[in-house]
Formats: sequence, C-alpha cells, structure tokens
Amino acid sequence: MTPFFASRGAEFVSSVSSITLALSKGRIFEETLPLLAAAGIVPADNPETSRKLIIGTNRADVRLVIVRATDVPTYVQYGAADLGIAGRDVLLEHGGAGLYQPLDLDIARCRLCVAVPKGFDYAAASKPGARIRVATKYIHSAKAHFAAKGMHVDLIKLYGSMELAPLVGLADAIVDLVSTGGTLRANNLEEVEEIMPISSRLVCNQASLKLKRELIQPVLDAFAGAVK
Ligand code: PRT
Ligand code: MG
Repeated sequence: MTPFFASRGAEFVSSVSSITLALSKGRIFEETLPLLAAAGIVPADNPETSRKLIIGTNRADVRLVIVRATDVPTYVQYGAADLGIAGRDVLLEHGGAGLYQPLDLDIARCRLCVAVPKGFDYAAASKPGARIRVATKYIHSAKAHFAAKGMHVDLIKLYGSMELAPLVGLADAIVDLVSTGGTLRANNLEEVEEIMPISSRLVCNQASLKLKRELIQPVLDAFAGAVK
C-alpha cells in the first residue's frame, strides 16, 4: 500500500503563494505518491482510511483535494485546484477546456477497447450497413472511433459495470478500459479492438500556471524527472 505519510500536516495557507492538487483515491493516488515524494511533498493523511477531502502535506504551501476521477478536470478547469492528475480517458470525455496538459505521467496504464461476448461476429457487425448497440461510459471516444471506421452504432451511456450490458441483452458490445483482462475473462467477453492506450496526465489550470509559475514549475520539473 501507500509507503508513508507526513506525521503532521503543515497548516495550509490559501493564497497566490500556495497550490492545490486534485487527485482521485485508489490507483491514481497510490501511483502519484512516488511522484509527490520526488517533489518533496508528503501527504499528511491517507485518503483510503481518512474521510477528509482536503489533505494537508508536509509543506504549508501545498494541499491535496480528493475528488472523483471524472471530476478532476472540472476542479482544475475552474481553478478550484491549480493542478490535477487524470486519465487520458477522463480528459478526452471532459474535452480539456481551460486545461494545460503538460505531462504524461505514465501511471495507471490501461487501454480503451471494444469488447464483445465470446463468439459474437464483430467483423460482420463492423461491415457497412450493419448496426450495433454499444454500451459505454466513454461516449466521446467511442463516437469518434466508430465514426472514423464508418460504423453505424447506437451508443448507450452507462456509468459503470459496462461488462454486464452484453450479458443481459442491453448491448452487443462495450467500450471500456482493460488492464489485466481479468474482468472481461470472468464475464465471458473478449477484446476485439484496441481504441487507444491510456495513462494519466498532469493537468494545470492555465491562469494558475501564469500567476503561480514559481510554485508550479518546480513541481512540474520534479514530476518530469521522476517519470521514467
Ligand atoms: O471507481 P470510480 O467509479 O470512483 O471512478 P473511476 O473508475 O473513474 O476511477 P478509478 O480510480 O477506478 O480509475 C481512475 C483511472 O485509472 C481511470 O480513469 C483510468 O485512466 C485508470 N485505469 C487504469 C483504470 C484501469 N486501469 C482499470 N482497469 N480504470 C478502470 N479500470 C477498470 C475497468 O473499467 C474495468 O472495469 O478495471 C476493470 C478492468 O480491469 P482488468 O484488470 O480486469 O482488465
Ligand atoms: Mg473504478
């Protein structure tokens, strides 16, 4: 699990001389810890065990806010956080308005795929004139992918457990993230197409970058140095 936490957070002072970083808990938080450490930043609490949504750090001028993965770009877009870490999947759905995307952190890696029940004839379903129903949380990316292939697709928006949709007749196929492939296998589905590789990026509020350059640049540099 998480390696270490600062025994006591320094008292955060909100001002132009402080920065707020938006993170989601789970895999992104865990894989970000070593990057934070490289920047000399140690969180004062573990969001897995603490219910705090604002987490101090060993530095009085740096704090973390813990939000849903899909909400990270929104917090940064409106300047409620200066920096954030979000998956490419999430950033593509958000659209990136107001965000400067300086760094691929190469963490939380997976791929966005098309998957179908084993035995489903995806090649036939991809032919011109054919029409299929696809369930996904990733409407933007799915629409772009199928449009580029000239496929006719009815998209059904879901918020989770996409793997269930083809099993109960809600859809013919899904567009979802795959990492080990274990979830697809457990549900008798197979990957038929990779849409794109996914990793998480550091995003920055454009105004913050101008106003707080002296604080933000060293964090960007430390993160860049820590990314292999
Ligand atoms: O969980 P919650 O609903 O709160 O939000 P979330 O799912 O958006 O957040 P989280 O923390 O689960 O994921 C955050 C980010 O991690 C995503 O936006 C991706 O960029 C990245 N990531 C990396 C993944 C995975 N790997 C991953 N495997 N996100 C989700 N999964 C899911 C996938 O959707 C599928 O259900 O894991 C399942 C497949 O995993 P395997 O290993 O069985 O293939
Ligand atoms: Mg999840």
